[in-house]
Amino acid sequence: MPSMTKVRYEVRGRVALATIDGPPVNALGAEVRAGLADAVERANKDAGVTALVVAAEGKAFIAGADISEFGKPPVAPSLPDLLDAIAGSSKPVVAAIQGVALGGGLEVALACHGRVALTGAKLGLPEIKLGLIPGAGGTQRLPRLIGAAKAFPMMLSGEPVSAGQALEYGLLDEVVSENVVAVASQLAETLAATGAGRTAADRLTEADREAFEALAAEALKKAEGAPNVPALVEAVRSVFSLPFAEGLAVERRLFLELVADERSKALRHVFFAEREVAKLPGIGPEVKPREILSAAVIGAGTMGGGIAMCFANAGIPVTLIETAQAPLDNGMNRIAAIYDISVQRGSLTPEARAQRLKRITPAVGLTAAAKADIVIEAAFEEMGVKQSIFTGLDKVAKPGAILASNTSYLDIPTIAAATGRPQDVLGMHFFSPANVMKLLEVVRTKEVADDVVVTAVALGRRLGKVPVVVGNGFGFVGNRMLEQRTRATERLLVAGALPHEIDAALTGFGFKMGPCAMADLAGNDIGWRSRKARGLKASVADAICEAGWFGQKTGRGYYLYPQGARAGQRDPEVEALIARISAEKGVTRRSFTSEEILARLLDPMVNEGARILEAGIAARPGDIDIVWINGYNWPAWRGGPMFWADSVGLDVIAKRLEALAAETGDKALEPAPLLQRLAAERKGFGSLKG
Ligand code: T1G
Repeated sequence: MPSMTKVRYEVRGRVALATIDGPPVNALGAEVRAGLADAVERANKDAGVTALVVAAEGKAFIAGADISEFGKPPVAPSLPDLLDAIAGSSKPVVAAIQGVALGGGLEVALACHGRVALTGAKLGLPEIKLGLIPGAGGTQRLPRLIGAAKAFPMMLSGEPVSAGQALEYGLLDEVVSENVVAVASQLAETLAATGAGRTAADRLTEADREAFEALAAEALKKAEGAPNVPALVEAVRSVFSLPFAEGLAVERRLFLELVADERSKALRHVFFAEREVAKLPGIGPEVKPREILSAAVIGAGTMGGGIAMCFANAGIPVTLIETAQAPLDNGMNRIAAIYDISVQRGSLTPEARAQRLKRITPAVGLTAAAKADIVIEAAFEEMGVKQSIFTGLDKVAKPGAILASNTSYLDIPTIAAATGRPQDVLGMHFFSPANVMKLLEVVRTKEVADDVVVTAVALGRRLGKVPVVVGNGFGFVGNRMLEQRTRATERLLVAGALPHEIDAALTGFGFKMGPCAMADLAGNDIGWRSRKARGLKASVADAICEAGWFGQKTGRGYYLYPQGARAGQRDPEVEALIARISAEKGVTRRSFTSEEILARLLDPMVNEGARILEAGIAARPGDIDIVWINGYNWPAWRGGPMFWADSVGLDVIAKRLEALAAETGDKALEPAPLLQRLAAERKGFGSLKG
């Protein structure tokens, strides 16, 4: 039997009190479940006790089931058994909620006979975000308490509601600003005296069922193949057709099927990987961030403007600096135009727009950066330009100011060497559009001070980003792997695949766009310029650029975009050009299945990820997954490239890479030593501990 140290039991007058103390978030692990079950049993056996209150210490009432326990052998008491004990208690049980009551935590509260919460509390069933559905009565009790038409959207979105909203819905009996335990005890005594609250008020009217069915139909249309949406519909629908106990059984069956589903395993991996990424190897909690009260951005182009918007949106005053008035005016006009679109869409009020614009001070010349606590350079991707900017910043920036470059692949130590303060210089690589994309690669050099890294990560969070600390190296993590996919695309086009087939393979996998459509959107000339600067060739991509087909901005690239259409159409001229290039290379074109295309695109990326881990450029495989999910729209329900590779099997991937290397004669495609070793040991990247 698990120990019960995480639940304190005491009796105050006629009311017993069970207080959960299971930091950090009172997750319903075995010890918490055992402690609560014991409290219910003791309260029911104690003749001097008329009721029981369940309360908690810390920032959460209960954050839900312990996600790390899923997929492991069950430990009694199970959560459903605990909830049966609470609901079946001969004496009323009242929940005293502070912080968050999420998932199984809200299901504990739902099994109680009354619920009181502190203002500021949040209540929700976020299981849908983990590829699941509530698995301990939530789909059966919540609709009975507040109606299915209100309960279903809560479970479908997974978003919590405020204490006030919950009170309005009838999910809470009271909301108080203090003394939640005392008020819960009074309610418990009242329920003991009156016997009320024994069963949830039944809100399941015909009108409610119809409203629910309409919402369910909508949800099913947008499910996009996610199995937990139809499962949620089936579970909630059963409240109208089955007795409670049978409905519980339906919910449990569906829940257990989803726990075993690959999508849920991937989403649970992402949940923990997103938290792991915040742990910076070799930097302890004693290293505190520097204070950032103001910023400066060098360069008012697309990236610089987007970065300045990030600061303005986060309430941090920012100076946007250019070399001359004209590009500065262009940059400011572009920012205002982007805010105008948000106002037109209703996602930004005109007042907020004005406030944000006011936080951006345009200026010409580096001296305007003199007072900034952090300066982010977002100038032209050319080392000489960056070195001269950093030499200039070194002269004007105040001591202790952090100097960051937004470069997407250039060498940070070389940039830092242009200053006399390399300990204050690092990379902060935003992704376009910078005011939208979540990923921020924080590039840590050997010389940068730990508190500078900690400051960049904390600032990234304040800007609403997902910061991932990466090592210095060409293309860092994301772009270094993206280059492998770009090369693979070129190989496939020459070997016989067509742009729409390559893109369809990736969109069928779950990406929003494939590589050819992406290139057309971003502008094919960007890659073309980068290849020329590095003396690299890509026959098809270069030929398309030599024809001036830069993509959407020129009306054609890999595809045709008639009258500025957003969705590209196949272009016979491009397909003829590709065929001609194959012929010139003496290649006999052949067709490829989507599965072959997917393997040829993703295996080399995974191989590069293995090399990145070998070089210590990423601390953990999960960090690479977080980079690709937040920076390149890798579908979260696929877990990220390294998680995906484990689900395929590294031995399978290693064999495919060996065959590809032999077919192309490109030794760089041979499996990396780390991948080979893990494959030989029949392990996955998940076996590596960061
Ligand atoms: N299980 C296990 N660990 C958890 C956890 C959970 N439910 N929630 C948080 N943690 C860990 C987290 O990994 C981190 O660990 C630490 O707690 C702090 O988390 C049967 C099936 C509660 C809003 O989905 O939304 O109930 O990194 O950094 O920013 O129907 O955590 O310190 O080692 O996120 O203050 C449903 C998930 C579960 C809620 C707090 N519940 N958690 O945010 O801290 S499934 C959830 C959160 C379920 C039932 C179903 C947030 C938070 P470490 P943190 P935070």
